[in-house]
Amino acid sequence: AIYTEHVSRTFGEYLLIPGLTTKQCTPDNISLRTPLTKFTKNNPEAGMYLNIPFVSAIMQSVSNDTLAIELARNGGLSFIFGSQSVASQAEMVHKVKKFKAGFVTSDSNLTPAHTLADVLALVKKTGHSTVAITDDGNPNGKLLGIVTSRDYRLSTDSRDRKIEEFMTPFAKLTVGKLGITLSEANDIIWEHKLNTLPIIDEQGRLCYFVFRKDYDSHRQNPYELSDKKDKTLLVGAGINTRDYKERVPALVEAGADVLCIDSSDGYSEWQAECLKWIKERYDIPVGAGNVVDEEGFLYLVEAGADFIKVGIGGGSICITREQKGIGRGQATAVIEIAEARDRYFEKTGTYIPLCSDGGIVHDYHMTLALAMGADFLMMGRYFARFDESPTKVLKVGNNYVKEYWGEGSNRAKNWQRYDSGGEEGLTFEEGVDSYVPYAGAMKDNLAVTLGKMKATMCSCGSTDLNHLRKYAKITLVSSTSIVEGGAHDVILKE
Ligand code: MZP
Repeated sequence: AIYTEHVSRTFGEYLLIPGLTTKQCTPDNISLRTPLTKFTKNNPEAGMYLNIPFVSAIMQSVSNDTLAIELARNGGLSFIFGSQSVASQAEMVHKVKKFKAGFVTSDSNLTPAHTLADVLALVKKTGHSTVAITDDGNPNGKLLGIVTSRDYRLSTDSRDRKIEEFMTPFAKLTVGKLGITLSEANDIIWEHKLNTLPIIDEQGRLCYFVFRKDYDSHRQNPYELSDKKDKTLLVGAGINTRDYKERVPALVEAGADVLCIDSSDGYSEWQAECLKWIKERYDIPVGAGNVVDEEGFLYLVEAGADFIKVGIGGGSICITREQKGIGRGQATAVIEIAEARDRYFEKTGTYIPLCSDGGIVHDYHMTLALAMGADFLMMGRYFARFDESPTKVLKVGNNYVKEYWGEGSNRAKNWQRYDSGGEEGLTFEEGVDSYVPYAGAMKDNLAVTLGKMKATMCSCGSTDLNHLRKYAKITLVSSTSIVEGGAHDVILKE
């Protein structure tokens, strides 16, 4: 056998040491923009980029079209789960692509006297998030008001209220007075020229109100991710090494922007073959993995992967290490592969983004993973807790929870992800079926998480992730100093 030098370590064993916080290091100055797919030294813009370094896991209990829409609107990206029929996965991709985050008008001539339930029905029918009411139900009519579905989604008691009443607090705007049409307002919002809108008396700018309701300041340019040409949100999709010849054409046809081969152990000739097949036929970026060392990384990069996913056995629902005895501490895997990635960049001029997949428990683990060299993080448990994930909120005992099950559990029946070739199929489970605490809306939780991340970056003296990856100072911690890090030697009040 060959023994590796390093002890296998994970995020909880490290801390960041502050760097100089310069006057530029304020949270609103921090950019979390990060590469998703490969690019070259000479042409950095050849890659795709995310506005926040998060993607959601390729899992049944996490990444459907609803979650994908919300995450893309927040600047991240989802990979729609692949353990479903080709047709239903392609349909989910299609739903994200056809989502128009701008305004729509009602073809049923909604007026302010209709109820919110009428708006809801329209939103359901069209898949749009926002309904604009024009004076004549025509997209080019004068705007009378705007109702955003997310504002009332959870408050069912408001459904019978008249649109007019609901609009009052933020859309008291007789927008018609602005003298602009709906399509003009749409364009302004898509293009982010918010300050080009005229200000009316005490009501402020139209878009100011809309964005205030829909977006908080922590969100960075939510629409930047959208393809400006067709104004659609970006979405990814998971694939496997068995049925890719049918799945990939359908996903490309549905409009997927990026694919990812989903496997618990990606260092295989199956993945190389799959990458080759796709690359010969399509111009779409494809991520591959998962791997946990330099050898696996280089193999998939040479096979043509556009990003590499790192991590075996660290997922919260994963029992692969216990069942098969394979895997590696997530921090050690990320650190080793990030060094290999940097050497590869130095040597070839091609930068391969790394995705650290699984094992994030606390928010600070995210910043650590990025400081250790990950370009973005894939998370399952984190997203499974939110309103937008595919599962229902349940009450178990005194707690509100959502279900979260592994792709290697019997429930998911995703044998392709754990396939070793041959005809045998799955003979044992590699994942569990579980609950996670219900946490509410994604946007509210992201506000807190990203707030913490930015505060940590300020302490480290970094205003962007590239700087953090290069200059962050990281220390190992002893188990006794971990105790010191929590509240200790005090009697906590309830
Ligand atoms: P976490 O964010 O819940 O810790 O981990 C999510 C990751 O666990 C997924 O992105 C995937 O790589 C991995 N996963 C999904 N299902 C299983 C399983 O059943 C698993 N073993 O390990």
